[in-house]
Amino acid sequence: MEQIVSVGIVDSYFKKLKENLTVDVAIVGGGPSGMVAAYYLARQGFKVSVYERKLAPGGGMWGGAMMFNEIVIQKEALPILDELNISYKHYDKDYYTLDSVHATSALIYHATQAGATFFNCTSVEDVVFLDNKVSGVVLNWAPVHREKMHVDPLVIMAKAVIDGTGHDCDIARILERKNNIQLLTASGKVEGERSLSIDEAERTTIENTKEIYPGLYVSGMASNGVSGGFRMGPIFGGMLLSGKKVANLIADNLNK
Ligand code: 48H
Ligand code: FE2
Repeated sequence: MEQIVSVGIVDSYFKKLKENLTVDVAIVGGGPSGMVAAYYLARQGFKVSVYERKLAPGGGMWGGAMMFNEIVIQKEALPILDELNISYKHYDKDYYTLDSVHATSALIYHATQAGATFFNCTSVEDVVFLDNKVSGVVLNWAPVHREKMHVDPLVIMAKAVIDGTGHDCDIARILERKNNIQLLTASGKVEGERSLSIDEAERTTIENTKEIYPGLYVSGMASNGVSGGFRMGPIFGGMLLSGKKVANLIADNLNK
């Protein structure tokens, strides 16, 4: 009897892990853009896994601005909120506020409900690079990464990988640093994020959401980091729209 709980957890976790050793789309980072992408891709029937370093997915959305747990959305992103049944309040012109805990938990709920599988406490430390294409991710436990333990990783194969790692654009930087390649940016390298300019940043977040190397797509703040876009502070419409855009791009490419 004492072992019934442990057996249930071990069996179901390893089944989940084994079923996800090969996926259609591996999403690195469970921030808002990654979770919206996970929702739209899983809903279309793609096999999607999300790798998140932290205990809780949600990225920079939980804490609002300076830990005031409210965020702002502009009207262009309202259709996504309506589809996900997320509540918002109008306050001025085309701008709305959301309770960030309500909004973040709703994204987690809808992404998982649509069929995306989350692996929290995991850290992507490299990509699989086959025939000049990003073909998967190299995965370790987040504490292994944090403690810099000398422990080798597991491999997850994927037809497409999304770098949704936020400001760090971790995966694009790793790909560029370790392989002598040119990304689809002005200099061929990671340009680095610029300072705050809200309208410009919200516009370019969507433009910069793209496939930056065969097999590797960027979403959310990572898009701006890679292509040299501005930051925008705690307005999240661009993040949600970027997640939807990257999902559509990948769905189109995988359905070809
Ligand atoms: C596994 C990883 C790894 C890794 C990182 O930062 P995020 O919330 O991502 P976005 O781009 O969807 O949203 C950005 C938004 O939160 C934000 O910061 C905005 C709008 N800022 C504007 C401004 O001016 O500051 O989430 C990224 C997630 C985090 O949860 C990380 O823990 C996780 O990715 N992560 N997970 N393996 N290598 N790197
Ligand atoms: Fe941020």
